[in-house]
Amino acid sequence: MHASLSTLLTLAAASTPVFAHGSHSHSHSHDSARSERSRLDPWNEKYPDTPDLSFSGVTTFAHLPHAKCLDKPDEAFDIALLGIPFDSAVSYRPGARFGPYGLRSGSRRQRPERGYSSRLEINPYSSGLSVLDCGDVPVTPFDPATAIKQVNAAYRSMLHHPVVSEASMEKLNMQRGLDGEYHPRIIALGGDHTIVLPILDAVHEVYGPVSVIHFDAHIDTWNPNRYLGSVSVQADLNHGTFFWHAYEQGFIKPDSSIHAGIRTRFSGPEDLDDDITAGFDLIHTFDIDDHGVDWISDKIKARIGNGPVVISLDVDVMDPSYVPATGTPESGGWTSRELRRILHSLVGLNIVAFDIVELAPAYDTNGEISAIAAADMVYDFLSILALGVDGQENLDVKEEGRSVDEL
Ligand SMILES: [Mn+2]
Repeated sequence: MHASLSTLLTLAAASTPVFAHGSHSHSHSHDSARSERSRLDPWNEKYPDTPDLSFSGVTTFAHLPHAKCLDKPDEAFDIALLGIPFDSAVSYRPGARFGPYGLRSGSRRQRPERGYSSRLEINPYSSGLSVLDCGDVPVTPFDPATAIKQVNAAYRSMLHHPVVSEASMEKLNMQRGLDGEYHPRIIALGGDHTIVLPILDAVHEVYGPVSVIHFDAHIDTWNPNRYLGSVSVQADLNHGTFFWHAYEQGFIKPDSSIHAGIRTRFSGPEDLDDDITAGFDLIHTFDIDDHGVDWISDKIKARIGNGPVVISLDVDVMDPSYVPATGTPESGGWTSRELRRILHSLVGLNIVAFDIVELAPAYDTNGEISAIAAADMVYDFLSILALGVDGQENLDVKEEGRSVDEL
């Protein structure tokens, strides 16, 4: 083997005078020198266009192409992954600033060449919508108020990038903005959950008030006056209160949103009254045993109807035995399989934005069980988008939400 390799190298050297000892001939034109170089390129001669393997390459989400989109306002895409490494407003364990890194690392076994789902019967990476990893928003870790403004500016900028496949978006019945134009779908990779306030601000600007499907162990609609002490205006905005602010600022549609997977403890029933005021219905984690996955997905779909909706997924909705890598873990959560089945059932809803938040890789196992589960959910988000929005005829009649009296 060694002999034949050296024979090969000898032959190659003999036939490549252009490269021998830098004796480059200036009689060649630029183009012919290049074509000769490519002809003699040992890798490309034998292994052209070999895709990366799961363990090779620079780590973008699912080995997707990368562009630093915030620096290139003309960069076109239909779906962008955007990391938001902010964790300056958490109540317990910090570390979600490494969430975008964790999600990308957990996605390494996902590759566009092998992205076909036998359950959803689609490969979201080759479905006609162009998907790009746009890198991260470089948010300041030192000044939360400024960081929130940076997230909002970045997300607004991203929503106004040109789309690639307007015809595909039309065919998929995707929602146009209030301006009549198609805007790309952004999948935000958090970051702590506070980032959803500046995201909803930006989304609301394009689509008007939206509904929210919120997967979480916690309601995150806490009135700041009742949540862990209100010491300043800045402290009042954090990962447990941002939905209250979103309600107060009119970003979410009244009585049209729903939580799923709730199981934390409360100050008292008044927290739940505030939650209803903020416009949310509630599915408890234990409902999955009492009623099952289909009941949960029917309840979500009936609440949401066909209006524009944002899906916000806090990874702590899953049980800490599946996802230990999160800042405020709560026992009794859903399995990754249960949650993925619920996600799959949401195909056809009019989804205008996704985010996945609160992955804090420092608390993960060496086997990256949390990061892999979370990255697979992003794959589900992409698949849901690629399958498009149901027409009017497929929609259930909207049911009444809960009322304060029910509690
Ligand atoms: Mn949360």
